[in-house]
Amino acid sequence: MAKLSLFALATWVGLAAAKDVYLNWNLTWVNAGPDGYERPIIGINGQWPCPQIDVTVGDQLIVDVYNGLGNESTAIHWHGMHQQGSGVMDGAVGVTQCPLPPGSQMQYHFDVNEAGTYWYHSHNAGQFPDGLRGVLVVHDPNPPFHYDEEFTLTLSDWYHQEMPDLLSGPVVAQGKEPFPDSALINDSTNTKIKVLPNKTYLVRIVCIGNWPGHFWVIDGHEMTVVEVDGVYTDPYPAGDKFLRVATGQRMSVLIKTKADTSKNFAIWDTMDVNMLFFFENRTMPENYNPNATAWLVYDEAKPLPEPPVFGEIDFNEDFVDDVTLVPADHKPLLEPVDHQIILETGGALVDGVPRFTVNNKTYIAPKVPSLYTANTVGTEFSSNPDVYGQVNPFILKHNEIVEIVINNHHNNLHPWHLHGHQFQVLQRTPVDGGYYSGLSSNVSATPIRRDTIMVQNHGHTVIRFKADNPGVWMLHCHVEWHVEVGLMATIIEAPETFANTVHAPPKSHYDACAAYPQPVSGNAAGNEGLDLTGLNTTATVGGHGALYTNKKGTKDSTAAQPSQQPSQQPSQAAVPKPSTKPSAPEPQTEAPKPSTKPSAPEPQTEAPKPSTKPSAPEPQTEAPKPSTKPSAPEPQTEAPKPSTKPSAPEPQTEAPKPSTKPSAPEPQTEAPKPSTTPSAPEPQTDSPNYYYEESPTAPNSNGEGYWPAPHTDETTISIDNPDKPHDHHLTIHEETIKSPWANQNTNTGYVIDDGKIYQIKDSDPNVILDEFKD
Ligand SMILES: [Cu+2]
Repeated sequence: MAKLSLFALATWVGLAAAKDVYLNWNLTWVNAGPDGYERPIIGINGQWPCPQIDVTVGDQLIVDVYNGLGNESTAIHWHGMHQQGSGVMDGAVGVTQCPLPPGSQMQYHFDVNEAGTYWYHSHNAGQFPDGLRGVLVVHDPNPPFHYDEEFTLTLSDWYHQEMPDLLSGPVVAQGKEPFPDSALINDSTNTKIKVLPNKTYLVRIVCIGNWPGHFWVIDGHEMTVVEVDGVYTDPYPAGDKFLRVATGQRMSVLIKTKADTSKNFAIWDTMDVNMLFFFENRTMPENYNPNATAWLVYDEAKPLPEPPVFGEIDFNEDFVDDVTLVPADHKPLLEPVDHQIILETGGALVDGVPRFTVNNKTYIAPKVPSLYTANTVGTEFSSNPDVYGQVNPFILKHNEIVEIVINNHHNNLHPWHLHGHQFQVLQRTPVDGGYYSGLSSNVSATPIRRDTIMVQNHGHTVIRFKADNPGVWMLHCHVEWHVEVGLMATIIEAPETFANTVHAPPKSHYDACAAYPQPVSGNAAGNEGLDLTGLNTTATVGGHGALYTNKKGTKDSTAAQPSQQPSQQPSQAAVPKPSTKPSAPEPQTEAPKPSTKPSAPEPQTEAPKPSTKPSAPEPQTEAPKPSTKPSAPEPQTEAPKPSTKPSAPEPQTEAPKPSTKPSAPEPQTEAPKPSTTPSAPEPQTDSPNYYYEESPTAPNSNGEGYWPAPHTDETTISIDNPDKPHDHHLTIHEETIKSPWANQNTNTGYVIDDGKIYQIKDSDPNVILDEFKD
């Protein structure tokens, strides 16, 4: 069979340079102590820090995410990705999807069309500071500058308590942010970056933290800025000024290593103590250490020096102002402005609790994710902000030039992030710089673009972009403490075009909603038209983070139980993923892929980042203690998966979508073994398994799909040939419709065979299946 199929495959294999990068993630709790204090942390496939993803511009990234946390829901946002046409993959809970409940699986797939430095993180209920964040590097075969090697530095604040405890705790209840316990570089306080002499290094700095901005110094090395937030800049030597990044921001610098290897150098990072303490008139605790140190290691036998010491630093004078950077493409200022939006932002008591507001309204999550509302409420309503509920909605017309002014009435800094775009930054005041009263005369003719901008206290910033990416995009402060108390707005961009511009969600996204259940159509309240009966508009403070709530949508004490354990007894927190697998039905996709597993990691291996690696290991070695917690599995049993469960076996009986997918039916006939899946969880070696993911079934008796045009888009078929154990594992992943709803359908996908990924185009999965069955 192998000979035949490989020949046959050759005809399907696309020769394009762009490739599919497939990752298979199981999110679980692991124990780690990045600063010496061990606690449960959210890891991926048993590892923490979370892996760096390396792809090349033009690739398609496909990530199957299984929520093995047991006690929390989740969702992954791909920070900085434009998601052109694929806004349903943006990963923002309440905006583009429902939360993914424990024991469920969801797929993200999207084309990666922007080179540069990005990251991914949970975008669900203040979850990412519990560890679920990592770097996403999009490599560029032709960058506009030369470098020999590269490495990544992540900067973050770190907390010993888990976010649900902190969000429901006394500090947040008083309208304050809990103080971080430490600062981390590459999720460690002991990072060493091995470097070679006489080389030019590209250093990618990513602020993956929760609250304060950071600034850092690579002692003894000139830093030249070449990228911010995925936008190349004209080279900007920092000279004697400091550089800084706010939460969510990235900055890449070039450094030249020394010829002399006799000395190592400190990399010094500090959290912005003005943000942490002084701007809010809070006292820095005694012995508080806002700093972290890492090292550039030329010679491991040589000592690791102390970091440099600085005198008084003037936050207005001593930093490179990122607004003065120039994009390397010199794209001109967007004008004239068609639509100006002014946001007055600040803190306020709402319904008696401390919240943040945008134009006097605090964000309160809708019942129906806003993107789903935009698509299903009907074109007569989709441009009416009222149907979106209290999400601070702003409706944009297609291709208009939009200017947004953010006036910051709060006495602290806020890093504002816009999904789906890089915006031009026209002006940004210093601290206490005053509110918007028109543009100054010195706006750049080629303003810097980025996706996150720090807005300073009692000051303002002005940004512009073209509304050329239809979708529903969050515009929010990136501090999770502030997100959770409402400092967010929602940009609803060209909703009238969605039928032709935005992909519909795949089935796994509907399954997540069904598990709660949460409605997937209608206005913010799940009703028709302007009837918002039942919509919650009462603000609460803090909340319970991402703790899994039962299907009635109320916090269930039994469901919440498991979380109590992690937070109280860290040593018990690690969830044994092996045991979670068997009981969960969806893992099908991951179960039979031992051979594909090896193939998934390569993205990392393809990217030569040896120097970043050394720093990572320590946490991992102490991370997984799965054996300590046999108590974890129950969550699955209590997690209501009605929708995902049926999806494996039922398709045969109830899948009437031959129309959308003529190729689909066949697998069913030969797929009588879904039944083996639930019962035989680790059958990789001998029993044949076929898995088949169906398109969404109709939500109503009329046979109409959730989305105006039903979307068949994930088909994963895995075969394990019993006659040749260990000989062949095959996964066909086929996307029948990758383009907008009903139009311009294309047929692409990939075959994973023996750990190799073959791209397929315009193929029939059943033909492929037949080949491999022979
Ligand atoms: Cu903020």
